[in-house]
Amino acid sequence: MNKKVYFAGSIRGGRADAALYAAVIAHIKHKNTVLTEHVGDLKLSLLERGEAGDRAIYEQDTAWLAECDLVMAECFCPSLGVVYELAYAEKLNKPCHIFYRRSAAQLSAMLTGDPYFDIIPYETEDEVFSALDRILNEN
Ligand code: 6IA
Repeated sequence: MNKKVYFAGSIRGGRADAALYAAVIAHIKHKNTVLTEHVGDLKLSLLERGEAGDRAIYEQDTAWLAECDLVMAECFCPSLGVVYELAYAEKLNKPCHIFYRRSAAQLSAMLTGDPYFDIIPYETEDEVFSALDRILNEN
């Protein structure tokens, strides 16, 4: 089934992992829909071009959180926005899968301590892709 995925990744929190976000988004898009493609490439964001302000970004992103089938978040770069989105998605009962690089990141206890979240440590990009495939092939 084609799923609508809300991919969350750091923007103002730092773009060190932008290439990984773009690769993950491209992988998901083979068989599913990504609502937040701009997270991998800010040039795709109309909002980022200054055509709308932060209020419009918030309105659009919360509407997409309501529309999505599931949330995937990459949490290596600490991002206030990503953590806000995860808490918002939990309140909407959306499945939330959190990826983080085992050797490089320490997740907040507010994420690892919340049994609602599916926490997926990884080391290589291939591990991310196989976990993604497993999640997206579940019903
Ligand atoms: O606090 P952060 O900026 O790192 O939050 C990143 C998260 O918030 C992402 O998962 C996005 O879904 C959302 N977000 C933050 N900024 C934007 C944005 N434009 N457009 C869409 N979603 C966003 C910001 C552009 C700005 C750098 C000029």
